[in-house]
Amino acid sequence: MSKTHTNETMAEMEKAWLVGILFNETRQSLYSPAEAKDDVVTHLNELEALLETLEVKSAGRTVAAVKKPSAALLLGSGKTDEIIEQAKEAEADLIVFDENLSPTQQRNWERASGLKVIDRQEVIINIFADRARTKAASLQVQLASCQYHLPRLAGAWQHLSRQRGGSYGTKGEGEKQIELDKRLLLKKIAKLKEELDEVKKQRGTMRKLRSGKKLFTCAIAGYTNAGKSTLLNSLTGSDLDANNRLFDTLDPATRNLRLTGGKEIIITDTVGFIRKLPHQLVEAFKSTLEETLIADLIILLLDASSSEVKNHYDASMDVLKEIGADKNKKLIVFNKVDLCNDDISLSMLRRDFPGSVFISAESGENLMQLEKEIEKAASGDDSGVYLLIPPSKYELIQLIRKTGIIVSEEYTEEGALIEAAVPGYILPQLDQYSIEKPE
Ligand SMILES: Nc1nc2c(ncn2[C@@H]2O[C@H](COP(=O)(O)OP(=O)(O)OP(=O)(O)O)[C@@H](O)[C@H]2O)c(=O)[nH]1
Ligand SMILES: [Mg+2]
Repeated sequence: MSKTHTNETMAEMEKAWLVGILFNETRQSLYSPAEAKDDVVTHLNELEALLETLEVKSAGRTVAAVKKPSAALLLGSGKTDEIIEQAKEAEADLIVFDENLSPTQQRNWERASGLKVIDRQEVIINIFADRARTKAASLQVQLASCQYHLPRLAGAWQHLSRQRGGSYGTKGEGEKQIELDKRLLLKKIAKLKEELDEVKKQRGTMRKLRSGKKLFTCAIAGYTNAGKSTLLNSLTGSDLDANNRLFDTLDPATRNLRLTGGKEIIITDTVGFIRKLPHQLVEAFKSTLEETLIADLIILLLDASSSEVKNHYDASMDVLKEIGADKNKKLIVFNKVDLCNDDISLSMLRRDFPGSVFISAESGENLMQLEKEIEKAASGDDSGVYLLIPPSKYELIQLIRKTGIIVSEEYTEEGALIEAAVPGYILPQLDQYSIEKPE
């Protein structure tokens, strides 16, 4: 896919014919047929938005019902011909499936249509490639892309195999070429993995340094475009890029945040999720996604103004499960309430997600409540202490303020009388100043 960025070339933007599949099992699921079709249409709208990100415009779409997926084409041959005809009539340059295509299906479609045929996974990998800015992101995307293309190599040289197919026991030119390409790609994959290991090591050291400080860590996770970067900016006064584009953030960004009660935490913004995030990307981005896995608290941020909010929740939970972060402590936060003028859907969300927080990262609405909830989570395992700290040790009060919460403080001639909740790891430093609970 070409990625043109100038106005003159906008006229030459590639055009895609979109194909959504209505599987028979979807029809028999909990939904009525109409609801199942609505889902396919919504997903196609999302695919259209993803393609726009790559400056590919939609030439039209087909929603095809499939009773039994065919191994060769996914669809039946009649439907296949019909779609190819529609795509050609609309002068589409490529056909894009919202479902995953097997390498064989993709190859057969390309052969039948003479057009480029790709699936949703390849679209997402292309967007990630377009967005990668840092070495780590670029290596991870390249790795995902190579792994996606490895099983698809066979198609590229089949014409040679057919022309020059060797006799029994010998190999045709095409097959030789495929093996050569395969070896090259495998070599590249091995090299990318090596380079990534290096980057990971450096990241690991940074993470260790951070965890050495033992501050509470919080990761903002959620569907792409939910407002994760905007939230980190509003909470910490940073100026990370936050644009109305899908997958704007690929690299994790970490900031320190002092909560209103004084406690200091570490907060991370990271790559967004999407329905059917390609497995190769999840694998390749494991080290980036690990920022979420190691978090003491995951803020699962959702766009309350989207009609798809519940599906976004499900898709986000699926990705969290895939990276093993489904058991982490979570706080569900609904963003963009400033855009919601429908009180009914907000009350339904309140009912379905008790304990969740409703904010606007953009206008700042309810951010104080969010901070309080984070503070609560961060203090969940803290122990209550009563202390008499002599003036010569007043630097300990700073430590308590930074890591825990001071409930009351009173300064006397002997020192400071402090009642506080503090995390276990600073208790040894405070032990000798501990006193009985005052009457
Ligand atoms: N009206 C409104 N817009 C918001 C709010 N929060 C974020 N936005 C907008 O939503 C868009 C996406 O915000 P980002 O912060 O980039 O979203 P993200 O979750 O980081 O997105 P990715 O990095 O692409 O996954 C931007 O145009 C923001 O200005 C909000 O509370 N209200
Ligand atoms: Mg972002």
